[in-house]
Amino acid sequence: MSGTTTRIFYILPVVRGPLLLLGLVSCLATVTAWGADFVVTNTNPTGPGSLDEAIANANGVIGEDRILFNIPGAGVHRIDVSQKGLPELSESVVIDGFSQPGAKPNSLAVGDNAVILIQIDGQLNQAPVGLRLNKGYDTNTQQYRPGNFAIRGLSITGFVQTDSNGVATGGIGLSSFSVDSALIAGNLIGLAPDGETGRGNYIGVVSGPGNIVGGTDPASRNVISGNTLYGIDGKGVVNGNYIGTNANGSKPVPNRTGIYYTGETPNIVIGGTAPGAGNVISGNTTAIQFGTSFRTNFPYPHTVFVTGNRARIQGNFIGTAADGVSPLSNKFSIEIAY
Ligand SMILES: [Ca+2]
Repeated sequence: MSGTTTRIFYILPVVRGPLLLLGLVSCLATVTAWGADFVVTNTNPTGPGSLDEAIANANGVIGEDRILFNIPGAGVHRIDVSQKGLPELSESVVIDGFSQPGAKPNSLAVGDNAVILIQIDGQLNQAPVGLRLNKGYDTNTQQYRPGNFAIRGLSITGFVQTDSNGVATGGIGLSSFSVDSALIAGNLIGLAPDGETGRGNYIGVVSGPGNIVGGTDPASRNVISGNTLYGIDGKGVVNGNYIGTNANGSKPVPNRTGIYYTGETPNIVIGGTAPGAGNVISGNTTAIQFGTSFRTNFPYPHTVFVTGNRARIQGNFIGTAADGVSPLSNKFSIEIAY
């Protein structure tokens, strides 16, 4: 949006989602098509009506599109993408699992009555990763495409790939380099749609600065549990989630580490003072871990990779159930490498 390009400011005509609330006034380098809706109508891994095709179509149309669900039949619809991983999300898009008829977000301040009917599953197969948020480069404009993403109302399970390609590994992958913003809200990550059964990813969410995992309203709460390495790896704001518990926040469904951070500019906010901002981080092996100490690793016996500098951890329940009273312990609460 610089140089000789004409800037056009316009008011979006319709408010359709949280991303758009943030973007009521947009500055665009060119006249951009208003987003389209792509509806997933079956659980096939590929082909017409599949999630795979909806993502490809949304990527192919300039504009902030929505991917919605209207799969016939009652109950949970599991989309098995173990044989062919999903395409990357290469520009701004909303994926809304709550659009499936019968699904609804949580409305309880304590506990969880969300109905999640769309499960995206990697079948505990090493090959695929889940949703990869990675804005693409447009060779026509010689700029990156807008990368504002929202992922809501999904159960994301069984993505156990352990070798990162730098963008994503596990359930939802995003980073400071691949997105402008991301809102991850109202999902079960590593937890089956029943809200009880762990079906972990290797890492639940790979996050980055400026991203929001959860929110202060009950509808935005993610339950991030059962993941074999980390529930959340990265920076950004983490509010209002249950991490390491079942959906009700009453029983353990452990992540190895609930929230892990490593790097040089921590800038992470876990919880806060606003009503609903606190997370429940309980039932894990380690609740929160900042950094990895390599003091015992040859040839850097005293190297410290990171500390928890500039991180804020505030107003959370760590080691209790969601009621804030009943014990639901982690093995370790907060580890800071030094
Ligand atoms: Ca698009």
